[in-house]
Amino acid sequence: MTEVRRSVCPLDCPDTCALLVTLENGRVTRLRGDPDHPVTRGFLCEKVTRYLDRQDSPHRLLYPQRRVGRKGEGRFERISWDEALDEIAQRLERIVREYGSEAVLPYSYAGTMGLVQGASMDRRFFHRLGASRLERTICSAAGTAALAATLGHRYGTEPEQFRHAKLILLWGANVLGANIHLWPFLVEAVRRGGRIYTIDPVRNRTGQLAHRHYFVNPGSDAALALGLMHVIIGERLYDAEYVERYTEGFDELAERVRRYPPERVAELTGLAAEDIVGLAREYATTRPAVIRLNYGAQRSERGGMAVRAISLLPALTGSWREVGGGLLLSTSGAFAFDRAALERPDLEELSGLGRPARAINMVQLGRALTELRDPPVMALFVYNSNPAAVAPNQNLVLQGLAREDLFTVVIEQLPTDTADYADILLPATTFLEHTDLYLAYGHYYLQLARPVAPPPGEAKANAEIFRLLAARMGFDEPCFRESDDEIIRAALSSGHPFLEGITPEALEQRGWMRLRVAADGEPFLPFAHGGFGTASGRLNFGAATLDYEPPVESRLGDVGLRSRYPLELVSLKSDSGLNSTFGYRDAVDRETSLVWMHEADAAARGIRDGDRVRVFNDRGSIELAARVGRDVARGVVAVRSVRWAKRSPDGRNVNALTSDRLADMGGGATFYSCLVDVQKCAG
Ligand SMILES: Nc1nc2c(c(=O)[nH]1)N[C@H]1C(S)=C(S)[C@@H](COP(=O)(O)OP(=O)(O)OC[C@H]3O[C@@H](n4cnc5c(=O)[nH]c(N)nc54)[C@H](O)[C@@H]3O)O[C@H]1N2
Ligand SMILES: Nc1nc2c(c(=O)[nH]1)N[C@H]1C(S)=C(S)[C@@H](COP(=O)(O)OP(=O)(O)OC[C@H]3O[C@@H](n4cnc5c(=O)[nH]c(N)nc54)[C@H](O)[C@@H]3O)O[C@H]1N2
Ligand SMILES: [Mo]
Repeated sequence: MTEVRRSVCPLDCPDTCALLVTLENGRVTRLRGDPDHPVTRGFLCEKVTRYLDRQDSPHRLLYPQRRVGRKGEGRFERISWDEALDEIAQRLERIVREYGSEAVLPYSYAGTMGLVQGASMDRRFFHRLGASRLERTICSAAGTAALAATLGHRYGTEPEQFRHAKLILLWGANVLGANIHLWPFLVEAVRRGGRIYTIDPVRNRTGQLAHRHYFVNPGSDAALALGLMHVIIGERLYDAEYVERYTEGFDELAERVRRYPPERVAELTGLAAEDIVGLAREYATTRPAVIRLNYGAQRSERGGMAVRAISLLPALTGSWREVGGGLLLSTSGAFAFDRAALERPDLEELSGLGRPARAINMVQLGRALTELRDPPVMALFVYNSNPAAVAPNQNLVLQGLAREDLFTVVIEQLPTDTADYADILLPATTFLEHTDLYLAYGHYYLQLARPVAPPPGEAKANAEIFRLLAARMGFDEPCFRESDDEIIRAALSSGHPFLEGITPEALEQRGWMRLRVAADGEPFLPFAHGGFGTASGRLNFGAATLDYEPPVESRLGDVGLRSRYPLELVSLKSDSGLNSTFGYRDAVDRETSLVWMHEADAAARGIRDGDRVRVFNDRGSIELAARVGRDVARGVVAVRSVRWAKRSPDGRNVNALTSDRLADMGGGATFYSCLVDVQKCAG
């Protein structure tokens, strides 16, 4: 008996693939990409093709467990769901009584991109409790705030339109590694005479295949964009009509960018002055030209400014008018759900707190667990995330997680680094076992997926776990009894025109539907005629605050720091992993145990290709194998992120080095502003 059912890849990736699942005698035996989906187009990334090793892993968590070993040791005993839920409810009640509700902290991110299992019942539960609010900043917060300031909307060019572009700038975007379903559109563009340029401190696989690669110093992109604008405006290569009709503040911008002549920008960015001029001319005069900005450029202390400055370029050149022009950072803002109905922030009023709960930035988890008072964090609730591996300043995070007086609940599918620190560990279902509604951040298709397999053991879906906990805590508001389908219906009822005609029934039948961003078959040109989401409806150049200063942790940053730690570490995404989701695989261990160095930096330290080296700074130290060559800018070292720390010989991963300093906008993370040094290991 063979059957094929539809599903959706739930992982935190721009592509959100439509899947076809093969079942043989009720068992899932194969995952494929749906050939009918306009972006997935019949193929999957290598990681997810092999997802069944995760689904059927002998390490899947199957039962609720209670810790019996030391924190971090990962030794547990099986308990029943009733025992687990009772213990959690009792502990939470006691902590709330003694310390107040804000002593409870949820910690979740995008282990699944599904709304039901990622941002519904859980949010309601913590709001009703009056828990500290988590600022979910670890990935895209700086870029999100930047787009809000300039475009006023978080959406841009459709991936399908990239095939029409004649010049494609991949700016801090590793398409082959982290967004592979865009690649076929780029290949099509090249076949029609288009060119691909990459702008990145690292020449990754994408950069190796580009027509040109520009090495840029980490965190200096704002200066580069200001330099490009200097040339475009100075040489009158801008679209005066577009600027006049749809933007504001041009004269101030023209004045401001005079501070960024090519020679100065060359010093700040590491590009040659003539390359800056050449790139500006080519970008402004090639039609259509499109920018794929992914999140790499904004994981820095100046990440907000970088995205602000880059996102002004297509308005300057009028590129938004053209099919295949514009810019894409994210499409997620077009998924205009009724978030308030999903998350019910109003429930906080019932918590007895009498004011909005305090906010805690997830990037600074280590500080929150070790330094916060009034009240201290006494209960931590982790799901859809693995902070022991993914959060910066790992040694401080682990010190916090090891606190004996901290009550930690972890809901997980696998025994992650974080799971090892749980007091109560609860087994979660995978996307093949629960219902969910999926947005995307790299295309405009909304998707619904139903379970295709039964949960193994006693695993439960997040939403169900929070329903049960709400009942245990005596939260009797009707929203805590809503079914998954009721949650989905609520999400879709915002009345926003982009969701027009998209009903649960239609989604159920078709699996995926394009948002109503344009008429059927018509390209979406979001800002061809203005339409910016700013107060005036015009793009705001914001020149008064547009400027560049090097990150503190950079080659031009703090003098004391850079004299001790002269190398800039970029811990970009691994090709074989998805953050830490596949951290049980050997391929991820292999890829993440290398440090790429420039040959000049290696030679200066007596390091040869393959040598064991120590990478270190004041926050920590890890041992890796050197990979010496010319695929990183001079002064830059690169390590792929992230592995399960517990699988490395020293029990740490690259986040032992990264900083929990915040970005210039949105409270974002600064993983890629990190100074280190490298030393050859003795022996
Ligand atoms: N294979 C794989 N795919 C993934 C993920 C994964 O872990 N593995 N993670 C998913 C997630 S959570 C996200 S957010 C997306 C992220 O997708 P991307 O943003 O494309 O991935 P990153 O590796 O963070 O960064 C992209 C590139 O930016 C470069 N970069 C670093 N600093 C700078 C800088 O200052 N300026 C410029 N111009 N470039 C810089 C890096 O070297 C890298 O090559 O990918 C998703 N897809
Ligand atoms: N050095 C460095 N660190 C980084 C980055 C970097 O580029 N460099 N990138 C940062 C970025 S962009 C991001 S987005 C974060 C990502 O950080 P996280 O969001 O923590 O991502 P993952 O490591 O993939 O962990 C997701 C976990 O959720 C679990 N999970 C999946 N589905 C479910 C479910 O339905 N229920 C429950 N309960 N659990 C589920 C998975 O098993 C997995 O362990 O990492 C950040 N950390
Ligand atoms: Mo991310």
